[in-house]
Amino acid sequence: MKRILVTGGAGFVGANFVHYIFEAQKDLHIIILDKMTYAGNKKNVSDLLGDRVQLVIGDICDVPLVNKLMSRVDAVVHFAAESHNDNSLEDPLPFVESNIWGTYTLIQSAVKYNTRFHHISTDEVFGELPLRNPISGVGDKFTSNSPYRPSSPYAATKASSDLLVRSWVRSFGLQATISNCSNNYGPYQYVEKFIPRQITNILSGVRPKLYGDGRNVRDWIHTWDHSAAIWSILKYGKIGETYLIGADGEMSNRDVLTLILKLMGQPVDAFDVVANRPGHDMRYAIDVSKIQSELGWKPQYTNFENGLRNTIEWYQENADCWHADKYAVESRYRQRGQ
Ligand code: NAD
Ligand code: TDX
Repeated sequence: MKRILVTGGAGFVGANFVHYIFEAQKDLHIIILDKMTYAGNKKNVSDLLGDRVQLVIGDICDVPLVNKLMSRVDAVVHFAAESHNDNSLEDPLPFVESNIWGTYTLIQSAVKYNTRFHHISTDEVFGELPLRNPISGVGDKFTSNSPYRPSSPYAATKASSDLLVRSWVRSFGLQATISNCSNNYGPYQYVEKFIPRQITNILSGVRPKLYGDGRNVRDWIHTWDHSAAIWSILKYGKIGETYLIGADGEMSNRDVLTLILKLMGQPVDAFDVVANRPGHDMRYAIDVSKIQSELGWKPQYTNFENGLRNTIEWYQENADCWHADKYAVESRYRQRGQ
């Protein structure tokens, strides 16, 4: 593999992946295709742009542009998407366009040029799990055979895109793999999302905001572990397979917030309870046995407290990456009672 196309490479997970492969694969040339929506930020990759990394500003729905770039690469890793549940509840249309139509455009082109394709997806396609049994501690987890039960328009459009990819593999010979990952955290995440929102609230003198009673559980993984897992699927994954990625990082939102408050020297009750998200999924949890046994991948950054401390430091040291957007993001949340 000499040249790779990374869609959405100026967003959070995509930018971390580009940094990862830039360091790990010194012979690889990387083309980033990113529309630079509100969530894309050139600063996320500006330190890498040059001989080996090129940024093309454009839309994954643009057929001629996609075909031109596809003809130049050996593989595609497809991150580009509208990614925020709360936004999808307010206006689902951009989600339908980018997540469904955009994926359709890319896979049509990948078939045309017989290009290896890796589709990035989320555990949210499987819907919600009940909380773990409080006495036995036992609770089911998602596997690659779990039924699709998306709750939000965001999750439904990601589920649709997964199904398009699966059927293109079978019907048109698309050389594709799919991965569904749990909640990522780390540097470069947009300030609308839970962890960066609370960190930057505290840094801005604003009280953190918890939806509802905060019992909802997310399965946190450091985005650097996600990057390594993607690379291993791209290299060793079996065409047509779906791999679930996670790091056994289940925590309630309330516990995550308490840890952020402690690490930032705040009283643990210094937050506001705000309006809950409609249709808010209760719990996500990933069974990682398939990718571990078939590809030998294992997460490395599993100390959540250390990862969170480093993430807080990143937001402290890189205010230029988030400061300009913070006020507008919080104004929108205020309008929604969140
Ligand atoms: P993000 O919103 O931070 O970044 C998305 C990027 O895609 C942005 O740079 C944006 O400009 C770009 N983009 C959006 N529409 C585009 C279009 N039509 N054409 C070209 N570029 C476009 O999102 P993220 O959190 O980095 O998520 C990236 C991918 O990873 C998504 O597919 C998401 O479903 C998946 N994922 C994310 C997480 C997570 O916890 N963040 C977990 C599992 C899977
Ligand atoms: O201010 C907040 N307060 C709060 O309690 C925000 C923004 C969120 N929350 C809650 C909602 C969720 O239970 O925190 C949890 C995490 O919220 P988000 O960061 O919005 O993530 P989530 O909805 O779980 O989805 C994320 O993980 C899966 C990503 O945004 C998706 O792109 C990915 O697919």
